[in-house]
Amino acid sequence: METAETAAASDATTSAADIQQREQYESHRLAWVEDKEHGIRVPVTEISQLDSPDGTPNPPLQVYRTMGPGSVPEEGLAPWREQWILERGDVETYEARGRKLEDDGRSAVRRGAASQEWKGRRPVPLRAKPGRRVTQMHYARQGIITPEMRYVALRENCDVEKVRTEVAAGRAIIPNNVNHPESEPMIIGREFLVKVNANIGNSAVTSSISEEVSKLEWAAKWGADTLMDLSTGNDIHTTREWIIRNSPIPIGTVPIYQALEKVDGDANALTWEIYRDTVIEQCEQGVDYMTVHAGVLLRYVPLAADRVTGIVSRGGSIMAGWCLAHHRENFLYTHFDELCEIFAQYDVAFSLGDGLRPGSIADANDAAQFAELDTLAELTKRAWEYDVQVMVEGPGHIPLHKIRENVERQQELCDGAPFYTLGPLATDIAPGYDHITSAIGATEIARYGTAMLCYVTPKEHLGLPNRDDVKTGVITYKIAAHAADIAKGHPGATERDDALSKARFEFRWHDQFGLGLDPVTALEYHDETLPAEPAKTAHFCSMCGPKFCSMRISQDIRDTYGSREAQEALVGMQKKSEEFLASGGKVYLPAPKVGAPAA
Ligand code: IRN
Ligand code: FE2
Repeated sequence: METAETAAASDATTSAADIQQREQYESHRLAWVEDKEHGIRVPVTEISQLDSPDGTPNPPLQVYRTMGPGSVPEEGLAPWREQWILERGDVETYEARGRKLEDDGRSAVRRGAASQEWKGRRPVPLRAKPGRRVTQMHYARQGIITPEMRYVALRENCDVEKVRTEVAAGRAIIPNNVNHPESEPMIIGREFLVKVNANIGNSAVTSSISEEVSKLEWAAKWGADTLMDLSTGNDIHTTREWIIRNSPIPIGTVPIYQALEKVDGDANALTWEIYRDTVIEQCEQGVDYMTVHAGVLLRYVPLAADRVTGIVSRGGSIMAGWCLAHHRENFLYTHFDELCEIFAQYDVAFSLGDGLRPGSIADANDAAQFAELDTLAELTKRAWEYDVQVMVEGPGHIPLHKIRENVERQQELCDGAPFYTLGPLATDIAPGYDHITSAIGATEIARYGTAMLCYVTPKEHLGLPNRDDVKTGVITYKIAAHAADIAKGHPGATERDDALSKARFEFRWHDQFGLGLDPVTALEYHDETLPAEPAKTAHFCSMCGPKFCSMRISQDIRDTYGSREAQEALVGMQKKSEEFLASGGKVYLPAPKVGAPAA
């Protein structure tokens, strides 16, 4: 993949009503699962179902929900997690250090204040008291079970001790900046459900709060687990403020993009100081994880020279250009310890960037890519010394037979730190369909242990995705992630499949739509040929028509012969009788010759 394309706000063919509608379908509603003992509740989507034709009720299904309960864009979400953060007693506001907020050019003045429209909270930044670390990894390593861990356990329907041990070992992360108290904790790790990230970016001119926030809500509505804001331009800070204040899901960024804006796009003019100040500004705003291309070392740059597609990562090429121009080592690498110290104060997680990922299958698994991975492994362990949470980014473009090696190598070198990959595309021949070429690779890589998949939209390599492309990208990746969960044998992974299959077999069309990942499209496709309401209970669809429907015929068989067991017994007896008659109907058969081939 080249730099993942970002979403444009306009030119959506989706209607305004579709966007405002929070639930995906009429059978969906917001419900809660509760841990009463600890006073924690997690939103889920409850999908109601019709009764079976014989009158048997079908219980509602509760499914994982990423969109939260919703917000008024100009007011933001309630900072409901703040209490947990404050109760631990490890953070202080800037005033506590004797600094006036107005003096801090990097933070408070610009926090949300840039917009007349903003009516919501103007938060005061928090960070760790001197000498403290506030990361989930730090607490996990102390043996402390945080409410965030309990929340995650409830969400994943697993034991909280498993959450704690995985986070302590660095095999999972809970991206949760102390300045993003609006977020609903979630976990990224190979032992948990495979997650999906969506990338968005602003249009050239920031339009309005509600338009920017609707991009986030749209992605979350269809199931994005995290969102990366890859905005560029002048209003980058304000746009991000609106998004974070309204986001129930973790927000990631690539700070080098904003640092580059600050030096008017001249990569050579970048300095560690400009970068560091940008990072702190974003830490104070509440960014939960940041892509840092610290593995693009000066000596690795020549390794990419003979590639078919060179360096395709935006951040990677900025850093490679800087290294060559100054003939110095990447400042993200040389200042990595300082970055760790900053991240530990806010609980920002690293997403160690794969600046040298292959951009074509011809370049897959080459020396440049794997040299960088060695360095990312070294940096993973360095971050862990500061109790900073880490995930490691991966490719890109990789043919199927070379995918497994990628994840196994990363897991081995990085001691199980979560892998987060962009696709990978399994072939390069289908521009316009790269959500599919990449979902094929993504399924394969997730199946072997990748914890989060960065989506690719149909517009990848071609242009900015619109809202429909964002939706297509998210749904395509939910399919990949879910297929991997099933293949991994994740507990309960097939529950929704089984409910949908049953609904399909019983011709409960509304339930078939409602249980699907995209009920709207399913309904639309069905209604193209059979729009009338009675068709929603009809025992056929337009694929085969009313005379021949395999599902109906199977049902008729069942009605005639009873259960599957009874049918099988019947078929078995029939077969035996045929064999018997075919062999001449003799009761005694000659013994088979020794060595005769099996049938
Ligand atoms: C994910 C895995 N490898 C790359 N990504 C994502 O690609 C990364 O998190 C970011 O959202 C996007 C662009 O990264 P580059 O092109 O700056 O490396
Ligand atoms: Fe690409």
